[in-house]
Amino acid sequence: MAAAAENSPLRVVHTVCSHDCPDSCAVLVTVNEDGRAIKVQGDPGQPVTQGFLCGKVAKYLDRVYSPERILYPLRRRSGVAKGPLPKGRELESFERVSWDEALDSIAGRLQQISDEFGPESILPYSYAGTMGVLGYGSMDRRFFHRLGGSQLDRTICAEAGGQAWNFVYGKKLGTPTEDFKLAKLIIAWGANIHGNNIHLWPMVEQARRNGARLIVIDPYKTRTAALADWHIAIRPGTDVALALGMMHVILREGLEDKAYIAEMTHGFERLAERVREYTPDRVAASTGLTAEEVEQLSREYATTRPAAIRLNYGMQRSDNGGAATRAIAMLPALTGAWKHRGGGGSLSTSGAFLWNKRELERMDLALDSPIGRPARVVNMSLLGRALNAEAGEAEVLSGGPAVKALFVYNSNPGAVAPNHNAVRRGLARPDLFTVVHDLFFNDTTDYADFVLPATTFLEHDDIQGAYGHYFVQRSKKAIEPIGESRPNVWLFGELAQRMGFTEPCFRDSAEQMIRQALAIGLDGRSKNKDMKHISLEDLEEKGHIPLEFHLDPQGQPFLPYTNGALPTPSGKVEFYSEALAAAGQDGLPDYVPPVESRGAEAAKQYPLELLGRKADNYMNSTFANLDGHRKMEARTRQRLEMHPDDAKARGISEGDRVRVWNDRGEITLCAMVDGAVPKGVVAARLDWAKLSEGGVNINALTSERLTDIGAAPTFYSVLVEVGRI
Ligand SMILES: Nc1nc2c(c(=O)[nH]1)N[C@H]1C(S)=C(S)[C@@H](COP(=O)(O)OP(=O)(O)OC[C@H]3O[C@@H](n4cnc5c(=O)[nH]c(N)nc54)[C@H](O)[C@@H]3O)O[C@H]1N2
Ligand SMILES: Nc1nc2c(c(=O)[nH]1)N[C@H]1C(S)=C(S)[C@@H](COP(=O)(O)OP(=O)(O)OC[C@H]3O[C@@H](n4cnc5c(=O)[nH]c(N)nc54)[C@H](O)[C@@H]3O)O[C@H]1N2
Ligand code: SF4
Ligand SMILES: [Mo]
Repeated sequence: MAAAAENSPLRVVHTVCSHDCPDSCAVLVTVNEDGRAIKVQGDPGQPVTQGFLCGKVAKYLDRVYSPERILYPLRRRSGVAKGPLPKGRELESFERVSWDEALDSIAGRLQQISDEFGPESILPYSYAGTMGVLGYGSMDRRFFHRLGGSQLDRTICAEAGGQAWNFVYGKKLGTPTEDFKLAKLIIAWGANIHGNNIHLWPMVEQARRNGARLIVIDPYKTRTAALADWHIAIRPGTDVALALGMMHVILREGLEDKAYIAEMTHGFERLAERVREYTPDRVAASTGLTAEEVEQLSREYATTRPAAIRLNYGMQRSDNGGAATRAIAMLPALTGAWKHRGGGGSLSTSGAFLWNKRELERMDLALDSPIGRPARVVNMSLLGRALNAEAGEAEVLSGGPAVKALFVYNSNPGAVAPNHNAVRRGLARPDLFTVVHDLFFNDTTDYADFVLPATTFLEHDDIQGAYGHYFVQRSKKAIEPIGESRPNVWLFGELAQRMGFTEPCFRDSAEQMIRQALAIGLDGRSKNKDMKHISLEDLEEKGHIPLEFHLDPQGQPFLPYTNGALPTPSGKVEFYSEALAAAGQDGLPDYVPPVESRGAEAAKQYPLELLGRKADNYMNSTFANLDGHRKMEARTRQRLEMHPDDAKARGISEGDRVRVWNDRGEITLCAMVDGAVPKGVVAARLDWAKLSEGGVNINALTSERLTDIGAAPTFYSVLVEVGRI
């Protein structure tokens, strides 16, 4: 790790970018003698970060020192209704209170609500605003378990794909990011490498210098797709058909790896039977490819070694996202691609980080809550329904109490949750008690009774794993918190004291919790699997340490799923899943078109498929309020990307203002006729509702329909119509 020169007044501190990104970069922060951060840079010694940061975080000091930061706790002024507030004037609706007053009032109100309606009427709402192990889920979980508050099913991002992957492999592992450079073929499948996972790109480039080809399967022409050797603009939601079609060709041509199949897999015969019907002609009709393209892709994939598939979460945000992930995940098992270093693939590496969650989250505290058992579970992707449901509602509230209090942290549901209009209606309920812990006023704080200031990763201590590499990293506090902002761990520890929770664990410091997460033993080393070589002192000094199996990337290669028993029911890679079949689902992947897709009944009224995409220069809704980031995003901000044929058919030209609508809502955007989307598809980017025309964002059009596996949202299966204004 780099250090400032011995006698320099500058300090260099190792932190970790805590945003919800696979790369989890090691970030070196330079701090001057006044304790002010003056520079952030990627750690050149971290093999995945490689010394550079993405454009969003290279400008991070704009966020840390933004004059728009919330500096102290705030309470809604009496008589001020909940709802969108003009940016820059939010403070007028709130009054400053001390932390003591805020904590006492919030604890008092939560107690009252718990007594009157039962503690399950309190719903915590959080996601990955920080991916720090402590900030993401530790003291907060302890607090809500002990309180008896509803448990949140954190489905909004990755549950369809994550669970689907686990049905096949039992555990989320993947080809090490650094090994992608050894591949001869890389397929980016529903993965926007340039926009969302930039630290994989140097590996792709290196592979290509050595003769590799890059194929991108994405309905949208991302920068990654534009730079690819072959861009397959697949029809949204049809990836299952394509993957099954590839298997059809592979088996027909005898290109499967018989030895790997015999040794490592389960259910091959049944899969072979299933894919027989997925002829290239049939697949072509569903996906929009030609039969020749299906043949070519299949042959190229099965005959190139090593071949790696970078799946990301793009193709699992459809009704059939679970089946899509399963089918794609099976391809490297069929061809034995896992056996070749640089081959195989990756959805997520998060399964490798076995933190001591039992100690961190203290689920056992639920037994000491007023209900004496683990509380009901509410699916975060159904927030609109949850907030508007009456007590006793069965599907979302499990027959329990209505939601009377909402405690939001690490998330901005006013912008990111599907079916925005239902969410807004719920958030606006005068009888809902809402607390929001965040750094900026946003689409959710506009509905809060209390707003509490949170810290950035520069301002608190944490440790972190990743979903795109295999390094355990230490994020050290580099600067003092801005204003009176406080980290999540502090907030929930203090609230616990106010609630009268006497368990000692509520007084744990961040340092103690880091020890607990790592399960540091008497010998000073971690007791967690694959972390046994890690001591706190070592981690402090180095900043990042690879997991045991990945210790020497130049030596023994790590080849996931190539030997031993896997943590699936059969101990093998499961082409056929008895567990899914027992749950009444199809044991094999099969192509079932999304409810909202062309060809569906609804398509008569709403013929266009909408991709409500992430912005390349924001992180979901994060950064959208900062001028510099908005400028970087200017080309596509508030635009609806259309195919020329679809625009022409509606009399729409470049730059026209257009209305985009369906049964759930409508938004106004500016047409962009640029060829980034295929015919029949339109695309727009996620932004803040309050910074958008009409005060609503793209999620006004998305629905609360859930995926086939994982009960996750279907952000990318949405039908709309578009008209010129
Ligand atoms: N700059 C930036 N980086 C980010 C984020 C961000 O908002 N901005 N978000 C972070 C988060 S939370 C996550 S989960 C990751 C996600 O990273 P990705 O998985 O890459 O996420 P998406 O952008 O949702 O989807 C990837 C691509 O899938 C395409 N796609 C949509 N529907 C389909 C389909 O049916 N089939 C196929 N084959 N492709 C489809 C989209 O057009 C998109 O280009 O990125 C993280 N990184
Ligand atoms: N239309 C559409 N909707 C989407 C998506 C899409 O692609 N299209 N993507 C979906 C996906 S994949 C995801 S993961 C979700 C993401 O949705 P969210 O998890 O809500 O992600 P962000 O928008 O980044 O908001 C995170 C919030 O946490 C705050 N925060 C950061 N650090 C801390 C901290 O230490 N403490 C506290 N208390 N707060 C902190 C940030 O300031 C920010 O307001 O959005 C989903 N919504
Ligand atoms: S957002 Fe991703 S790429 Fe950017 S600095 Fe953070 S981890 Fe790295
Ligand atoms: Mo996500």
